[in-house]
Amino acid sequence: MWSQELCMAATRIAAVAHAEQTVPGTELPYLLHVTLVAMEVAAALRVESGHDEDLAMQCALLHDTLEDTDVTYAQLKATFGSAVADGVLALSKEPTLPKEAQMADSLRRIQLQPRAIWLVKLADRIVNLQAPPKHWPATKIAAYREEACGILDALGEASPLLAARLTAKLVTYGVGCD
Ligand SMILES: [Mn+2]
Repeated sequence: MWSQELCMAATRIAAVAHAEQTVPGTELPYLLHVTLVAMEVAAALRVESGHDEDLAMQCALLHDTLEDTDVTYAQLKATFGSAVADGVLALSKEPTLPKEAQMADSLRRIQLQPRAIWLVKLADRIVNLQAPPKHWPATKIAAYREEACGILDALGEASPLLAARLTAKLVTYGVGCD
């Protein structure tokens, strides 16, 4: 069982860091997204053993802080330690790379991390696979689905539960992966 103290500390930092942000396309606080990702990870930890549970939960709660807020790697390292800071860094896109190379680069870096970090990426995409916005062209929908298939392919073995949940989401989103 993960430490409630550590999770509360991570939730607080995330709440402050994302305070001004909303879930895209809604008026809801961005912390909702972060919470849903943590709930997906918690569901996997309930039924699958062998993961560093504190690492998984803290990184779930903090996973968008480096990419989307003023929180720095140094702050994460000082507050939560190297493993958490390194996990969140792997989950963050490298902005200096061309956009089309960023996902593959992040997946490669996640694969070098403990499986706890793989869970967070799977959970993030499960939560983000809502019905596509009405204005999205078919090509954009296809590209997003393709990217999700790549995540499933690269990281799915870390969690049978999350792999199954992501697969089910993809089926409702469009067609399955090849
Ligand atoms: Mn996210």
